[in-house]
Amino acid sequence: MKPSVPIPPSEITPYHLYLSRREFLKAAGIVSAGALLAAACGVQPSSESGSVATPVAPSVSAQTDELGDPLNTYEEITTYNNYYEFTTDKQRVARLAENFKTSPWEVEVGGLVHKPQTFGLEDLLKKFPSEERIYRMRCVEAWSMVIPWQGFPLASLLEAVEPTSEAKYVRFEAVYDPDAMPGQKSKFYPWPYTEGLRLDEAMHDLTIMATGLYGAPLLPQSGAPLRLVVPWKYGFKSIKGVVKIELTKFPPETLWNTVAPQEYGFYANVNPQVDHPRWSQATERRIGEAHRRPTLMFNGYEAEVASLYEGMDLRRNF
Ligand SMILES: Nc1nc2c(c(=O)[nH]1)N[C@H]1C(S)=C(S)[C@@H](COP(=O)(O)O)O[C@H]1N2
Ligand SMILES: [Mo]
Repeated sequence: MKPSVPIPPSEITPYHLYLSRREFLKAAGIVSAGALLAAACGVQPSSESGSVATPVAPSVSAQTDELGDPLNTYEEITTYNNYYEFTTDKQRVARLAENFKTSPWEVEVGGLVHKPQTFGLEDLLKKFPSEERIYRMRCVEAWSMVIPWQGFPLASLLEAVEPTSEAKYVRFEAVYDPDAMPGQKSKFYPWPYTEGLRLDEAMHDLTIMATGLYGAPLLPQSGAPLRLVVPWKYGFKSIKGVVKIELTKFPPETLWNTVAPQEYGFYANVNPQVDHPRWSQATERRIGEAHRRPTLMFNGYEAEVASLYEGMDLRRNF
């Protein structure tokens, strides 16, 4: 299947329209143009990486998503975050995560597969070329953004380890490091953060492992160096800081479903007709906009994903 977001070359927009290069380098914590290119493109920095090279501005391919909604700014995307391992205060995540060490990083992929394998992050970047995907992100709390990710289809990674015929679900586990992540001192949550998908959801072309956004490597607050993005589901499914992926026969336990099963289902498909027990899901607040907007079925990806749920009662399987 083709990505649902076409990338017409005519719409390529220099990154500096969004953020000056200087600010960008600062924000991304990157010191040289060569290192910047290397990080964003997964290539080796050249010997001149200490000097300022010419065409280095990372770019996004369009200024809107396929529905015409403008991208959120880099600033918005990287300063308003949910990452409970650090704090439940969205505006303090970036600061608390600033020095979180995301390299070296390994991801163990196993369970019901023929070829279990542990990948270093560099192996992943080399093996699975990154693509841009401009996706809406809809949090279950009813705010949303439009984010230009870089990443690769989770399907490519799963195919590489060859799931057995017994495998029906995928379990994801995030990093556990309470010394570096102050929120993990809270005994209220069953750390590490875990999530899960049905195997066909995980194999869907819209489902990606993201490694960057706006042409820059992910910052810690966005789930660096590797996080899941499933755009038709509520944001909590898109687990950050992934260290383990396991194929299973049965639906895995997930953090939010364990903490409050009546509020957070396993499926968590964006659905304006099924309210959260404590608030409506019919509308949402797009960050940067003054007025609420209607929430779209499957977050606007209905044509691509509705067939996955044919015959299911979406109120019961919420
Ligand atoms: N490991 C981990 N992943 C997580 C979370 C978290 O607390 N820990 N929060 C989730 C929630 S509720 C949302 S809405 C999105 C937010 O992603 P963003 O901050 O990049 O917009 O991340 C999800 N992934
Ligand atoms: Mo969320």
